[in-house]
Amino acid sequence: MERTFVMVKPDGVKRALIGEIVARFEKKGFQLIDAKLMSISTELAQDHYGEHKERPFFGELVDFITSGPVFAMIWEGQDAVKNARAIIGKTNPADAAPGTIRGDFALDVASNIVHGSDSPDSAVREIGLFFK
Ligand code: RTP
Ligand code: MG
Repeated sequence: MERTFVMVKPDGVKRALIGEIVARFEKKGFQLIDAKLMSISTELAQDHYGEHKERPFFGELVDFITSGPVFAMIWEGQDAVKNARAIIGKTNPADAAPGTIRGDFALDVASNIVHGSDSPDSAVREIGLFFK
């Protein structure tokens, strides 16, 4: 069994989508291992999104993810990383299929509701960052 790190971003928390998102993961068959509502420091945000530090949107991304509480989760299941990304949908909501979280609830790439680890190695790293 694999684990992945998923996080409802500040826009998803503000729009009261935590329950909807948790329900989708539960119905898909994932098991919830741990979860918490928390604020992200600038240092944690820069570390979490470190792979993007040279990108033009990095400052905006860090400001956004620290703009309010997030709901951090660990989910376990078969091919958890890949299956979680499938129900989250493509990064840009304009490309995300209806039926995916981003396809159903988001319009803008900068505020796309939810994060999911992009590889098993990222999942281990991110779980370690958020659940010390
Ligand atoms: P995430 O890490 O948040 O789960 O998203 P992702 O894997 O689908 O996409 P990634 O490439 O890791 O990008 C991280 C976040 O940066 C924002 N972004 N903005 N303005 C832009 O062109 C742009 N590209 C990416 C998005 O909010 C994306 O979720
Ligand atoms: Mg990513």
